[in-house]
Parts: sequence; C-alpha cells; structure tokens
Amino acid sequence: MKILVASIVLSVSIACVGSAEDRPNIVVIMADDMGYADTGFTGATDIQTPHLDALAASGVVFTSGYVTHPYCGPSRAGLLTGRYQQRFGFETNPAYDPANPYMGLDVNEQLFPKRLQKVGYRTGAIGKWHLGAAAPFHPNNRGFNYFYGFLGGGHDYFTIDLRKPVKEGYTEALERNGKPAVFDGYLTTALSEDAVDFVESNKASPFFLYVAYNAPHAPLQAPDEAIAKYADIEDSKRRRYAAMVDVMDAGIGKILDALEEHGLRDNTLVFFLSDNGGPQSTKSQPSKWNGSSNGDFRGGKGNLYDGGVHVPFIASWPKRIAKGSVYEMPVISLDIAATAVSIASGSDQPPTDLEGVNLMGLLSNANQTSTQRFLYWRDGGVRWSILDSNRNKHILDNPGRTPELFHLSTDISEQNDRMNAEPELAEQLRREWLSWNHSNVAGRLEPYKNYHKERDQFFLDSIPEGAKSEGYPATPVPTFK
Ligand SMILES: [Ca+2]
Repeated sequence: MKILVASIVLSVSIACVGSAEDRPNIVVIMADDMGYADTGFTGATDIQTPHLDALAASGVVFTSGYVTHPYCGPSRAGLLTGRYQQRFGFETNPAYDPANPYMGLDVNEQLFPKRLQKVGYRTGAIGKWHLGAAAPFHPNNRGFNYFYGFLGGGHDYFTIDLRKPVKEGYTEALERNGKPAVFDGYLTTALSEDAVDFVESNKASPFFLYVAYNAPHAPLQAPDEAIAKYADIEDSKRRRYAAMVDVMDAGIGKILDALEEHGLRDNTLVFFLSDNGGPQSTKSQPSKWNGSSNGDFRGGKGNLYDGGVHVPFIASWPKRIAKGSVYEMPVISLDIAATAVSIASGSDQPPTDLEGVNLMGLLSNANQTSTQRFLYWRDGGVRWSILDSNRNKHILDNPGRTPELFHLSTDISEQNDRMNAEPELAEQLRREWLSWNHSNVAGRLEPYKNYHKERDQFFLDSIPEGAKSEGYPATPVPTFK
C-alpha cells in the first residue's frame, strides 16, 4: 500500500555519529498518568515546570509522541523491550504478587537495558516497575545493575505501613537491589535524590538510567508547601496534582544539575515522556479524574483516542541534537530502545527484533519526505487503532460502536468521523492493522482485579464449612481497588 506522506518543514539538525569512545549516557525519565497539557512546553499556564521546559528547549520536542498503551504496565513493557507488548501477551496490568512466577513480563523477552549492559553500560532503574513482582521479573534480573523503588503499580508518597493490606504494594517498604530500603519525606524527592546519587556513582562509565516516577499518579499527595504554592488553583484535585508535577519537575532539575556538575550533560541523551495520558472522568467512573489536562485531545488514560496515548515527549542531547528543534511526524516510545541500542552499539540501525526506529536517523532526515510508517494499538484484544505518517487514524475505542476515521492533522480532538466519506482509506488502514496483528499473541495476564478476587475466592472455598462458622479467617480479606 502506498500513501504519500506530506513533507513538513522542521527545524532539526544533528551532527555526525560519534566514535565508540564518546558514547553518550542515556537517561529516560517517565512521568505516570501525566496529562499532555500539564507542562509549560505543552501549554500549561497554571503549573510551573521550568526544568522540563528548559529540557524541551535544549533539544527536540516531538509534538506527535505516542506510547504503546493507554495505561501503565503494558506501556512500560513496550518502552523497555522496544517491542509491541502484544507480541508477548503483556496486554493488561499485572497483579502485584511476589509469589507468582508467571505474573510478569515474559522472561524470553530481552529488555533493552540488558542489551546496553552487554556493550558496557552500567544500568539503573529508579521508581515504579510494574512488570512483575516475582524474582524472574525483578529489575536486577532483567538488565539493571541497580534498582531502587517499588515493584507494583504505584506507591503511597509518604507512608510505609506493613500492617496494612498489601493493596498492590502501595504501602510496602521500598527496596534497593532486593533489600528493604527506607525513604524520608516525600517519595518523588527521594527518587530524584537517588537518581542524583546514581549519576555520581556511575559518572566514570557510560550509563543508562531509567527514572520512573509514580508522580503524578494517584493518590494525590504532595508536601504542604508545594500545595500552598498553588493556592490560587480552586479545584482541590488540580491543586494537589499541580504540586505533584511541580515537585517532580524540581527533581528532574536536580538530576540535570548533577549531569551538568560532573561535566556529563553535553554528551547525555535525556528522554522525557509520560507513560499514558491523564485520567479523565467518565460516566461510569466520574471520580477517575486526577486533576490532569490532556488539552484538546479526546479521552484520557484507558482510551485509544489521543488523550490516552499522545504524551509529552522530549529528547535532549546537546552534543548531537540542535536546541529548539521540533519534530511533528509521529514517533512512539518504542523508538527510545531502538535509538539507545543503536547509539550504544555504534550502529545506524537497531537490531531487527526491535520495532522502533533510530530517532537520530529520523532527525537527520527531517527535511526529506519520509517513508510511510504506521503505529498500532490494541487493548484487551478487542479495542484497536492505527495511525499513519499523515496522522490519519482508524480506531475502535468502544467495542459496542462502529470504527471511526479521523484526520488528526486537522482534527486533533477526533470529532469529525470520516468513515462514510473515505471508506477506502479506512479499509487500507484496517488491512494494515490486521497484518500487524497477525504477529500478536493473546494476552497472557489475568487482569489484576479479577486475579485478586479469584485467588481470594479459591482459598475461601477451601475452608471447611465448620471452620467458617467459627469465624475463620481471623482477619478480613483485603479488598482491592
Ligand atoms: Ca500510568
């Protein structure tokens, strides 16, 4: 199939690829559930993100930057493998269960930090993991020399209380390389400070650092002084959310300062993105909103509309990427692995099993007509979408309705369905999606809500009737959100 791709004028330039001796450090910073329009460089006026804005100005902003899934776990599986997570059945959030050696990212998949380790990089992961809590899935067993954080899908920002029900690990102790670790004060700041320590400890060798903040994911908790800074925001959720983003931005500033202080900033490639769009209220879940804004995008976390998957996306590498660059054609989080592995191994092209492209190649080719490229989504095996390089999008977000077709280049809010007007284009895209889906497998993870319920029921069913009447079990079965 041939679809002409519009040439676009972009202000991007890069220098030649460097020698193996000056391979860059690579840092990936990921926010959690952050709305597209909640940074200064994407239009926020009520939240201050000076460090992210400076980072954006120092490199390239991808204005059509996407992630592979509209929520946490699968998005991270795509990011860290560099492969569509539907290839290996990671299509929902894994339940937090350290005792289950099947509940996590397929051990036959190689995470890209493992590839970086093999070519001499020191690797660190800090913050949220969410790719399985049992030993086979532990970051230290998946390509990270160092890990500080938590293995579940989120964490309370202040509390560790081991007496409470586990609740997906939100109140469990943090850990450092498999051993319990404390944090004082506010979690976002603790993660930032640990990232600074990692930079200082590894400054002598090329390193890869993955900083996966859980901010500004719920629970909406922030230090009082940060909330007070946003006292003029009337809505309580938005006010606390703003404070969470503010403290995260300050932490990112500390990490960038550490790179600068040690003379590493010029030759460090820093990515920033969110793992999915900001959660928005829906009819069935009116309290879902976390205070975020996705701007003009339709929907939010959980949707395949742009509100769920179109995220703030920056790459900054002062030595190679011209500051103030803007790239408008679609890119996706898979490209981060492809870029990192290419650069680290001194190659123009990523390994063939990676599904992203080397962004440095895209940037150097920015003023030319690019070849067609498609991005694909599938959630739960039933909802799907596809985007082409002209930003035409064919989507079925609600399985109870008919598919839709949008031209995002003129209709970023996905309001003007073109299905009836352009059935041929829709059919071309549908076939392209089916071709991609041919290489996918069914999801292999039980959705975490069902999993906990069924596991608890299994044990309850095994209790003899007599024992039940005597008040067994002694403690209430925890309920999960
Ligand atoms: Ca998320």
